[in-house]
Formats: sequence, structure tokens, C-alpha cells
Amino acid sequence: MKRSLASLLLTAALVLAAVFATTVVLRAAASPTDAKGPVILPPEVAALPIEEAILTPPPNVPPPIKRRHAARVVVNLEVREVVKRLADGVDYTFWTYGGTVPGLFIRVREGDIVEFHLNNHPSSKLPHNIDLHAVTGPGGGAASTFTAPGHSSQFTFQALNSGLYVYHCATAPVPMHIGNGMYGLILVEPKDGMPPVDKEYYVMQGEFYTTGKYGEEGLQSFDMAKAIDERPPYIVFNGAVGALVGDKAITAKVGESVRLYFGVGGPNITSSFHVIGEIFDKVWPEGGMKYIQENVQTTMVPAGGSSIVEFKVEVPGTFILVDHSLTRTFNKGSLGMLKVAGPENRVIYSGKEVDAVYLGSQAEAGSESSKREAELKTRIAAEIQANPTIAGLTKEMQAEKGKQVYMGLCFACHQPDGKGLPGAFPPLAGSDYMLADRDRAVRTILKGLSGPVTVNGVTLNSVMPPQEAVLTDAQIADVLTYVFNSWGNTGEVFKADHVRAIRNETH
Ligand code: HEC
Ligand SMILES: [Cu+2]
Repeated sequence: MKRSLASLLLTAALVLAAVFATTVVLRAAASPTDAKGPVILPPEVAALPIEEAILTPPPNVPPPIKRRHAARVVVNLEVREVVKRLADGVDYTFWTYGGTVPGLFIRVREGDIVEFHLNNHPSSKLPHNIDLHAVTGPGGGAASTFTAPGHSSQFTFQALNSGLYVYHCATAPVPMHIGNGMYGLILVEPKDGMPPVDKEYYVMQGEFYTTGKYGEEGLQSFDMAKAIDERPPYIVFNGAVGALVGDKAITAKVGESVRLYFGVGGPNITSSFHVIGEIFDKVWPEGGMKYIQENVQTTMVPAGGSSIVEFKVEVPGTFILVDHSLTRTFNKGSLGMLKVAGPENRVIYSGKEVDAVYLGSQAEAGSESSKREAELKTRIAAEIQANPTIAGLTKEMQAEKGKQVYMGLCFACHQPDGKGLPGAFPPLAGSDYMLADRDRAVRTILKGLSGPVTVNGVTLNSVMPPQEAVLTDAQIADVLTYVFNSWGNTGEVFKADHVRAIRNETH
């Protein structure tokens, strides 16, 4: 690319100007030279009272704004990369705004001038920035706040629109930064404030793409392939399984009104937010500033979006916060609790009044029919067994499936040709040891094998690792069908039931 002398001079001048500006401002002395220097505020804005924003970790919300005039609000938000619990026995290196997931809650008033400082802790490994959806301006502040470890960036914006906004990191790869926990909420209250309530809480949903499966112990790291496929092992509220459960549950008393500022950090998964046993009296959908809905059961919250819900609690008990896409709740962690204390009101909710046995005629008809189904299945299996053509085909099919298991797992030791490696791995091709005892073969795969073993007259004393946690019953049946019918071996098929029986045997 050709550049004219004039544009080169202009660039040089800009760099010089930037360097000059940064030397004027103390804090920017060590920051990148794209800094423009502090904005010159008009006198009426410069004259506004200055206050430091109160920032709160989840599930807390800063106190409502009482003033009815604009202010210059200084926000100091620190980025930290911290190892914390994601689930029992599971740790994760979270990237955070303020040390928590979601990041600290920010509360300002419509019309406020916000002087934003993003401080990236020196212990961070990476640069980060912030895109606040409450900002009117390119990137929502992202370009102005790109901050290296041990640096601090400053920019100013006016909160023109009231609403409940998500903020998040927008440093590449963005889904990874958000996926590691870099999101939070900023509430821009309307000029007249939000209507008063008794309790306000801060809850955000987000998913975690760990390398390990749900519950797999140890320090987990971010799995980009799972993120691209949107297959998170974890979908949680407030950054961890159980963050709002037990003694960490949010609370209220009977008769109080509760407001939840609910957001979805994502990076990808939307929420069908629902509180079991409550009805949202009011909803501000999508975090906009009109409560346009009443009596809502479930509110849909997009990734990078929010919703404000409010309800009065009339009866005591534990109310469960869920993503009503329920496998997320029961299998991935999106479960929180609101504990309400106070006197019962059995007219509104009686509790269980009667427990009696009920046997509908439907139930009987149903069980009759499933018995008949099982009977027919057995007969079909028997017919297949008796028909040599079909039986042969099923054996071939099973062996093909088994070959895939073998080529994924066993071949590394026993070799693709089943001949093993002398002195290290015994042969399966023509193995008198293996072919002599089918139960023992199943047991070898499930439990592994150690100690001396003699195959075709050659004794080996080594270790084969157990595969019971790795392979399903069907996979073991398939792989044995394959090795018992390959490289000159011949034998009957193995059935998953046979494997299951041996898996469950106790000694
Ligand atoms: C990490 C290497 C390794 C893997 C993977 C492995 N084995 Fe083995 N296997 C061995 C060793 C070593 C022995 C002998 C153990 C001993 O000396 O007691 C053995 C023994 C056996 C035996 C009994 C001895 C014989 O040759 O008949 C069978 C059957 C067997 N393995 C089948 C399998 C099958 C099927 C798989 C895949 C599901 C598999 N193995 C995966 C290393 C392995
Ligand atoms: Cu980041």
C-alpha cells in the first residue's frame, strides 16, 4: 500500500499530539498512544456534582438512586483473571469484572456523565476491554477501553437511554472472553427512578464450555469446539452451579415485593426464565423501560439481553429459579432459589391436603400393553435368531460397529491386524486365551487385566487398563463381536445384556 508524504506527516503529528496529551494526564503515562486525552466538558457539565459509583457483586444491587439531577459518576471497574469454583470439585479460570461472575452491578441515572475507568490487574495474562450496551458510541466503549495487563483506560459517556443493559468484554476471540465470564449488568434508571420495591436482586445466566463433561473434577479449561457447536456442559446462574442455592439463596419475607434484574451473558444460549411457584406481576421485557406485561409465567431473555421481573411473595417456601429449558436446570446447573419466610396462608396455598392411592383403569390398560410389547420383542428376537440370513446380517452389522470402537481405542495396543506386539501387547488374532472364555473376555474389557497371562504359549506380565468408564455395554458387545470374528477368529455375537450382567456382578 502506498502512502503519501502528507498522510505520513499527519500520522506523525497525531502520534505527537497523543504523546503530548498523555504526558499531561498522569494516569495515562504508560498507556497506548491512541489515547486522545481527557474530554473538555462544557462548563455546565463540568460543574455537575461528582460521585463514585457504588458497585456490587451478585446477587446484590446498588441502592436506588435518590437524586433527581444529573451527576458525573466515576466508575472504577477492575478486570481480574481468577480461579474459582464452577461446581463441586470443578475449578475454572474465570475472567471477571471485579472478581465475580457476573461482574459488578453498575447503577446510574439517565443523563449522567459516566467517567469510566477500566483497570486491568497486573496479574492478568491478557488484554481486555468493555462494551457497555448502555453506551451510545462505536463499540459501546470497546475500542476506547482496550487495556493491557497492568494498565488502566479511561473514557467518558453520557447515559442517554434508560434501561437495563448488558456489558461484556469485546476482545478477540469475543465468545471466549464472554464464555470465561466477562459480562455484567448496568442499570440506567429513568430520570424519575424505578418504582420502589422491598427487595432487588441481580441474577445472570451464562454457559460454560469446559473441556470435561458436566461434573468432571479438576481445573477445566475453555473448549472452543464445544463453544462453536453451542454444546456447553454448564448453563448456570451467577457463575457457578449452586451460586444461589442453600445458604446462598436470595431471600424475602411474605408480603414483600421482589424485583429481579435478570440478564443473559451467554455467549450463545438464550433463557426461558421462570420462577417455579410464582407469577411475574410485572415484566419489563428485554430490559426496556416500559413494564408492558403483567402476569407472566416465563420471560424469554436473549443472549446479550435482559429482563426485569417483579412479583409480590404471598406465601412462604422455596421458589426455584430456572431456565425452563429444563435439562439445563436438571443436568447443567441453571437452578437458583428464593427462600421466602413468614406465616402460611393456606387459602392461597393449602399445602398437601390428602394423599390417597389412585389406580386408574388407564394405568392397567397401559401396563397390559407394555407387557404385550415386551413379549412381541422377545418373539422378534427369537425369529431373527432362527433365521440364519437375518442373524448373519445383524452379526455383520455389529462387527462393523465394533470395528469402529476397535480402531478408536484397542488398535493402539493390539495393532490394527490384531497381532499385538511381542513382549508388550498380546495378540487377539487366534488368541487361545481369548477364544476359550467369553465371560472372561467381557470381564477383561470391563475391568482390565494385570498379572501374567499366557496367550498361544507366550506368557506376558503387563497391564491392560479397564474400559468400563469409557465404553457402553453395547460398544463392548460390538467390539468383542468384531474381535471374535476377525483375523480368522470365528464366534457368536456378544449381546449388551451379557455385558451388563457381568458389569453388575459383585464378588
Ligand atoms: C493401553 C493398551 C491396551 C489397550 C488400549 C487395550 N488393551 Fe487389551 N491388553 C493389553 C495388555 C498389556 C494385555 C495383557 C495384560 C496382562 O499382561 O495381564 C491385554 C489383554 C487383552 C486380552 C486378553 C489377552 C489376549 O490376548 O487374549 C484381550 C481379549 C484384550 N486385551 C482385548 C482388548 C480390547 C478388545 C481392547 C479395546 C476395547 C483392548 N484390549 C484395549 C493392552 C491394551
Ligand atoms: Cu476480556
